[in-house]
Amino acid sequence: MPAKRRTLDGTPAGEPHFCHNRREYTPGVAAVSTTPSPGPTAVPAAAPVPLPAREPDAATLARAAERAAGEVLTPPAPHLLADVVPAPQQVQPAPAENWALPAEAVIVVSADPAALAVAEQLAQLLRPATGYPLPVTDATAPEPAGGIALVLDQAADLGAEGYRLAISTTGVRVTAATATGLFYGVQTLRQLLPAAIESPVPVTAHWALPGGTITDAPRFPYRGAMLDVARHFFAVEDVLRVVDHLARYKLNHLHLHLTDDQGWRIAVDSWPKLTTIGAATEVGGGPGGHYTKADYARIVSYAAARHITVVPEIDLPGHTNSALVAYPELAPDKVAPPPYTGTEVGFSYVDPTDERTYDFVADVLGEVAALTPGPWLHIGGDEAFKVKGEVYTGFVERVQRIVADLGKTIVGWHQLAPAAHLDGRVLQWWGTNGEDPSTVDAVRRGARLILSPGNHAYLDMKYAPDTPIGHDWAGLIDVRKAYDWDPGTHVAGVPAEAVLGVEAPLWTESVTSLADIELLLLPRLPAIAELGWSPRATHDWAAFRDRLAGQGPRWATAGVTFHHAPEIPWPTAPTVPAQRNVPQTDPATR
Ligand code: TNX
Repeated sequence: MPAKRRTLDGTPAGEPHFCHNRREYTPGVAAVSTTPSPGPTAVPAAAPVPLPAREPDAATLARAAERAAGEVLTPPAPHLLADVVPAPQQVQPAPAENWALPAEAVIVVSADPAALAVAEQLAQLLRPATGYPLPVTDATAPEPAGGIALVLDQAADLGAEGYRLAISTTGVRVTAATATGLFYGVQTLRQLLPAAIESPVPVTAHWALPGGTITDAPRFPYRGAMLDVARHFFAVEDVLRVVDHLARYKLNHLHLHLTDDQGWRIAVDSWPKLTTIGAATEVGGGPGGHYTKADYARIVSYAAARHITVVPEIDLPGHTNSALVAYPELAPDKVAPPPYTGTEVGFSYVDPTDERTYDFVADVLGEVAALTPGPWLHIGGDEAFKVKGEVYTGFVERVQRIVADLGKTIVGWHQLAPAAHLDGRVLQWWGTNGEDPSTVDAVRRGARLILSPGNHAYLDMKYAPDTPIGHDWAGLIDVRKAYDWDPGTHVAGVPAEAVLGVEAPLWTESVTSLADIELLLLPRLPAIAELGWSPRATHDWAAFRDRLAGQGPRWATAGVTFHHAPEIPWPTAPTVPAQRNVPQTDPATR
């Protein structure tokens, strides 16, 4: 018998309190089969974690009341309305309104092309597992009528990304002022269905949804993740899969670190050797690779369809060995260095005293800007250890002007801070001690900040000493460490109003496959996503941990790799619902 731990409301663990997430696995809700799932299903039993006994907070009491009422009034709903990551702004459960998606449901949507696209995405999410036809139709005033209505209402007071999701015995209504809001409402709806909805093949399940209303909008406008495709190159399909993970948790920016010492990953027509020569390596000596402009456009449009803006980074003036191999004229000594496949930083730089360097920068940024519908252009600026003082700030100021002339907003790592201010300038904070007078000064001059503190948000840090890949220079980052900080107050002297948002960077020196990426991303990405989206008032580690636990079976069902972090109470006996005999493609790879 394991040591008894206490739950938040003081009941001993193992009683119904902790079971709500697991109910979907009980026979009769989703039929049990012994067929293995397409992905890792062996979620280990959580080691009992002793929790300090404490008084229940208001949210816990509300959850308990909803649970009790739900059990009295209706057949069990598999999920509670509040079991969503990131935590919604407002949740009003109405258990008497629990509802289940019927086979004949229709998706009705406002007659608007972007809203229609969201309705189609919803249908594509629901069709594989349910096997239901779920036809999509449009209407001037969509009503659920026993199905799902997606209603674009420009007068709705929900902001550019907010939505309202109402579930009742008449069906589901998602309302938003924009297609983006509808898309986020759809992501929430997806999480409220049983985890079996993630199955790529039809399964027998009761597609129950909890009644009530969620009203939701993000705390910060910028919520992102970064993928370093330079240290190791990743195929377009891998990047698209990362986009899917971002979309699930309402992140809206994908920052691609496109260039570094070990490889140049984006085609530039005016400097072709950047890819014919500069892309041929990666850490460890593998073959590298690069994106053609068509590849890149595919990533940008796939992301845009998921309401995600791609932020391209060309790292300057340091981290440029691959460019110097291709074009020695850019090197300070005009001699081509050997290709670099190690993991040191700070040794390379383009010559800041040569005008040819600025031609190069203008050409490259011009072509990248032309591939970029979004407003941002990231110019790196980190770890240029050999370009110091006024030479560094002078270089950055010239590059900033090039970016501004291209009509883009400059983003750079916070080392850019000492350079002159330019309207809209955004600094990406990766410090580990939350203090930097230079950054505070830049903010005073008008810079905004994206928060990526190395010791909380760096997804390449190991979870624990035995994590098979990753670094530990910024410390170990378990899920709690990723979650327990506040972007609004993190950097001393930087007010919350100057914070544009958060971003979780994934550097890939030790990351060589999609499975590696997912292992480091999940389950920490949802923690960072919650910091970017949810009101601070919802911040509560114990509640987050419980909600996050419910995501495990979804990833397992979808065939997604994740780290089975021991501090998360993953459901102990995930089972795979019986498959029906209709072959389908995997929605995650479509
Ligand atoms: C620091 S933080 C870097 C990267 C490395 C990373 C490894 C920053 C802007 N630069 O060049 O890949 O550490 O964790």
